[in-house]
Amino acid sequence: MLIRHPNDIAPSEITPPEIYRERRRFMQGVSALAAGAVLGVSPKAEAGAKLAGVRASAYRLDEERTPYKDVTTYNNFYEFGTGKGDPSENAGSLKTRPWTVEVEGEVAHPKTYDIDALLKLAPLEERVYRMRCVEGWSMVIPWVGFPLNELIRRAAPTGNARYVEFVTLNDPEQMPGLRRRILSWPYLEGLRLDEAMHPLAILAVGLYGEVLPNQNGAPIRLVVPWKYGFKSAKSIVKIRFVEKPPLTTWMAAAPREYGFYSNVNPEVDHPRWSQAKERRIGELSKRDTLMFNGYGAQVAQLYRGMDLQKFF
Ligand SMILES: Nc1nc2c(c(=O)[nH]1)N[C@H]1C(S)=C(S)[C@@H](COP(=O)(O)O)O[C@H]1N2
Ligand SMILES: [Mo]
Repeated sequence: MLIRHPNDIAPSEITPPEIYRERRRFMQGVSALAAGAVLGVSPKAEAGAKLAGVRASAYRLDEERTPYKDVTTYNNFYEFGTGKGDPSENAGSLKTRPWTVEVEGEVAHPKTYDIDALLKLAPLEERVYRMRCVEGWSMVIPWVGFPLNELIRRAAPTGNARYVEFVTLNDPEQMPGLRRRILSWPYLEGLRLDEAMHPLAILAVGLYGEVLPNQNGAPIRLVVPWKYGFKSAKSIVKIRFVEKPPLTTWMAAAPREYGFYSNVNPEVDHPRWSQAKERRIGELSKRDTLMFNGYGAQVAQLYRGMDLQKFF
């Protein structure tokens, strides 16, 4: 069949943003009520439930936070459709309990974590980070999570572990977008081990002090603030330690456009558009994009001596 599915057209392309966001908001309210009634989601795991014992952290920003509504209704999560409003509309079908995350590969202590054990692995902190999508928009999001290196230390990588691969859930029953072969599934991302160990890289389980909404990658997702948004894999089920750089989903889709590193870099353009500027969601005029998304003082040493035009 060659009928164009309505989801192929992003709502943002056809409706002024304010109007379609308002509509999504209404739709989301309706489907959230329905899902809660039918599935009887445990209140603890439910999106929007307050997370207990979240510490403040030194990672604060002197920039306005993107409103909760925008953070949770303007998303990229292709497993639920390619339109910005699709994830908030469709991710109600994702079941975040029970949920396990397998830690495997080149480690001394492979382990399958239950999500509720993972939530207690390390103290939860609020980290306010700038997020910059490769498409040219950005947000400031108060994540709740813990450093990825807490998990890595417990796994004890062997000498062969040089990269870490992150695998997203691959269940077409829960994720309708998987039935369309727009990307190679499951969604796969990767970091070099030293990038993954960097204290800025976190596993997020919440935002704005609350349990992560499904559309933002519940129950657990990666957040790597100095890289383009797509590196921050959502709804992770597997973390694998490997010797060779993993072939990530976006590299497989368009190797000329998406490299392994994908560091935010205003000087390296996407082949189809400039990366020099960005639109902060909620603002009218554009901002200059900052090298490493403004985290250069912390992360530039990871790339010392590398040609960032070549390792883009
Ligand atoms: N599994 C999965 N993770 C994903 C994506 C996706 O399509 N699938 N999109 C990525 C992209 S392109 C971006 S910009 C961020 C968006 O995260 P947010 O919706 O929480 O802001 O998630 C990233 N993680
Ligand atoms: Mo993105």
